[in-house]
Amino acid sequence: MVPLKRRKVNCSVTSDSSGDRTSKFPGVVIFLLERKMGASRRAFLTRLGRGKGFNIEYSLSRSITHIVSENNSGEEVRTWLDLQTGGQGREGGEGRTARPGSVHLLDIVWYTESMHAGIPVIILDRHRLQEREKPGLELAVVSVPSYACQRHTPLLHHNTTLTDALSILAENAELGENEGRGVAFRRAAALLKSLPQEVRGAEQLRGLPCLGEHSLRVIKEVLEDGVSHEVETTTHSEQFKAMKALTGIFGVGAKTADRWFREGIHTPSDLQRSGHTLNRAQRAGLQYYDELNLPVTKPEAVAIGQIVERAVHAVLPGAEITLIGGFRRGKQTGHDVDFLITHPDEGREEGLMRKVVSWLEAQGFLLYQKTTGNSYLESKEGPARPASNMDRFERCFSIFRLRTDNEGREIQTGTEIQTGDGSQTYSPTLTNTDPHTHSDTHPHTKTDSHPLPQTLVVVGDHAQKVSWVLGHSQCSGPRSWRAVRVDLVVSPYSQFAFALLGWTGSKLFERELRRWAVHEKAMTLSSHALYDRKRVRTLSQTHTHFKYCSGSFLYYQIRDKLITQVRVILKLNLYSLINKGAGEYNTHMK
Ligand code: 8GT
Ligand code: MN
Repeated sequence: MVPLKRRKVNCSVTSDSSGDRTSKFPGVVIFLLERKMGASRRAFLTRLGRGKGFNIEYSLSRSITHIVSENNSGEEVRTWLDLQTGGQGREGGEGRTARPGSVHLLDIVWYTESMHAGIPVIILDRHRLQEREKPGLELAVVSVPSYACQRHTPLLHHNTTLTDALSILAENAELGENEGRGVAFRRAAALLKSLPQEVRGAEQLRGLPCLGEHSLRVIKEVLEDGVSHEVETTTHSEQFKAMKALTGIFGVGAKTADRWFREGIHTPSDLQRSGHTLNRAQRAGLQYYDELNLPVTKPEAVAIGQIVERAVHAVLPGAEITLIGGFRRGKQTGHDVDFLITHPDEGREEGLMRKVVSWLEAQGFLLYQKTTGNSYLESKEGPARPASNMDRFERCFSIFRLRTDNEGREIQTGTEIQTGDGSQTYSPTLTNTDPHTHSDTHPHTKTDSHPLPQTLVVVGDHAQKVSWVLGHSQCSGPRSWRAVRVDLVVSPYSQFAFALLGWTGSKLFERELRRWAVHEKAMTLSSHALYDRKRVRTLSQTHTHFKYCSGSFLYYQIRDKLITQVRVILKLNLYSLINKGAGEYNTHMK
């Protein structure tokens, strides 16, 4: 038990406080811990309890007598409490000592039994939180941290059949704009990716976090029958197929696709025939539909990186370009290529995007572009909303024209080659965090940081697909290039570390990281800054070496003050691997 009552608790009581709520059980004031329980379950349990006359507070206060949590150990709850109360609970070494009148730390079992009984049941030993997390029941695979950002999630893992099934349901939920449901399926899939072995029976999953009822049901079905009825129905549904096809058009979101679907438009060809007025992005999306739906390979990404580098250096020498997004995580293919651009002299990056875009346009590299300015004003806006992954950087959404050879098989510019075993040769001056593994097996090796365009031959399946698509392209004449989606982002140097972290992805990882920062560290993380919510100040990356929370959270290092990039290293298993390279740094695929 924690001597909460005697301790001064800083947390304010919100208007949701039950100060004037009549309680059938005076002396019992309950606080439900949201950590690991989730906001919606907490809200549900609160309504349930209040409906039965229990006094349930939404904020911590000195009046709390019972803290109820789910899937937390006593240790975890104490640590959490310390964080909320500035560690006052541990003063004088009394933090762990049970004292009369102190708060009860209880498992959800006590709460559900009390709900059943309609009164607060007598607290038994089994209701109290264990010192350590209960070791999983006999078959629990491992003890797994509950936030996805705390786990290593390899690109290649043991449970693809299960994660494929869950990903389809996640995608369906997202297309139906049911974000919460989508996240739940993605969390469950991410958990399965992190397991060290193949799951063969549902009992192996007992005690593991992130697996909601619905996901478990699907997993069980796949384990027992080989397929999930719901997944099968979804993949065969006209609506799912149409929504996927329509949102696959660059510039088309779920809302628009849904409207068109209800008008009977199911495919890009239907759309073309419909005579609908499309905006510029959608017109380009439709025109290059097949190509943009072909995966972009790593060699293509590197070739584009070299073009971007030439453009940026032509207009601002000394600027740094970093490959971000999925390729930075080690993926070999992606749906687009993302780059982050900065300059070590803060301020030099202002207005850079427009100049870069003009250069690229003048050289004929752009088929489409839309640039938005930087609208981030820290002093005015304060912390960005943690759940959002949108940021305010100067940004360009574009479609690049990437040259291929006259048979449509090949990728241009630079010295990148794809060898049969997947290893690569490249060495742009790009601030690329992947290892530059050089190979002697091909004559096109790098010799110059600004290589003259050369033709690069990429063979294999991908080349065949590109060739086929270009051969069937609606554009007239023989094609010697393919269209590729490219996102460019410019960040001021002082925000570079946060931008790099925010844009490395995956989306789920970023989401979980922000949630973890809020709930576990009382901080708000955005792609612009990290805010300490308790002390209301911005933590800046300009500290040469900054440690926070006894070294347990985040520190920044500026390796070389003059030119090299700032590295963000989170002392999480995964992020300690950042910058070590693609082979080691693996995280969530989409
Ligand atoms: P991909 O292979 O399908 O391209 O996979 P990806 O590279 O992981 O996805 P993406 O859609 O290209 O997005 C790259 C990363 O940028 C993702 O992690 C996503 O969270 C992040 N991201 C956006 N939009 C924004 C934004 O406005 N601000 C920030 N900070 N990140 C964003 O997609
Ligand atoms: Mn990407």
